Amino acid sequence: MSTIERAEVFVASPGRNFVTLRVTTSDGVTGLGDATLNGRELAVAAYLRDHVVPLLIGRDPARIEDTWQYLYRGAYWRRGPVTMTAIAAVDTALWDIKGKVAGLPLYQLLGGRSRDGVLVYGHASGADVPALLDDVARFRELGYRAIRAQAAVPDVGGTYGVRKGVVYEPAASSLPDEQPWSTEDYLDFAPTYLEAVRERFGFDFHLLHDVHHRLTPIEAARFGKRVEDCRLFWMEDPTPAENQESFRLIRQHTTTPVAVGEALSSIWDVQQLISEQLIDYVRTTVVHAGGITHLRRIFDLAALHQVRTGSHGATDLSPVTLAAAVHLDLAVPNFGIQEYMPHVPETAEVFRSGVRFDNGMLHPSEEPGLGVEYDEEAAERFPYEPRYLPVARRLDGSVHDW
Ligand code: GCO
Ligand code: MG
Repeated sequence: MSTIERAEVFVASPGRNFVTLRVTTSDGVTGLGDATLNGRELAVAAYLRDHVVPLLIGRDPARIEDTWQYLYRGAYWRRGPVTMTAIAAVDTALWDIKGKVAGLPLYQLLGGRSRDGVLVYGHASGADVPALLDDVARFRELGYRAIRAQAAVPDVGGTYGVRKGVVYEPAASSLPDEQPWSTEDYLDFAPTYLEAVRERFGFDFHLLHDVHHRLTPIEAARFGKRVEDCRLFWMEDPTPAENQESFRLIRQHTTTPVAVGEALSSIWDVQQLISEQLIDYVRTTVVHAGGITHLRRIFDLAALHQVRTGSHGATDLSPVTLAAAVHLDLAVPNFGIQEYMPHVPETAEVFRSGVRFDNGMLHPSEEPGLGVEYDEEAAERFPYEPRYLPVARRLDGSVHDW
């Protein structure tokens, strides 16, 4: 029987920080897992190195479900982003190995194709409305069929999701950047630029918007109602989701579809949202929600309640997660959309991925497993740098949800 012989944890910063797990079997087969938790990277690296790797050595790499249960139930302490990200890395690496042993791309092991390709949305943004409109035009020219729009609130600044240079990277400073926030100004301004996008470009593409947890339920209800004529594909994270019940209030007031889940890590965190149909899209992803094994369980629950998938795919999720997501998206019946932000060239030097963008869709590699290689030597050129996500403060100086 083949056994797990080695499990190595790599922390590198090719453009931004990534934590990567590589599992090697006694037959010399390797599998990769992403373990990146933006701004808390080293906690997951230590969880893996100190508490998980010693448990993996000698285990049968083929027993993916059993390993998942062993790591989840065996820890006694359940859920939480650090634990679930660490388990996700192991789970993804074992699926990669299974695909390589079978000689099949991962999506084949998950039931095969349900569609021709994976619809993605890109991120358009602007420091003001004309800049946003130019950026939307650029994404349309690139072939995107779905576009997220974010613009900076005039005179307040610091709005989530607005690119400063060529790349959008919120975790850019060695201590959290503090950004101002005004709910009143946002509620007045954001609907106007979504309307400007529709006025200029019409309705032949999907338009998305990320509220990024900034509103209370009743404010979110007002926002959703106000933008109904823009026919958004979704408004994302309208309010923080610790209290799943609070989404009912939003629902009662607006038909604007709702997407939630990028910051959530288990089926229990989305159970009420899904089973009571309080959301339309679930944004949990491979790396933060326990890997392919657990995410598939969430997606199956979602399918029962006509909730579709819309996985998180910002650049703080490594190309290993993106590849795993594309395989899963291709296979599940209730796929909705996949977020996609191309990684910077430095990241692509370290992770060689076969994922391909064509005409608004992503396609997986046909190589066995995930179809991603990790170049350890290249990674050594990019040592870890402490980087934090920003913190938002209301204009009176108090902390707000970022
Ligand atoms: C998105 C997200 C990201 C997160 C980031 C946090 O919709 O893509 O909201 O931009 O803020 O991934 O690490
Ligand atoms: Mg988001």
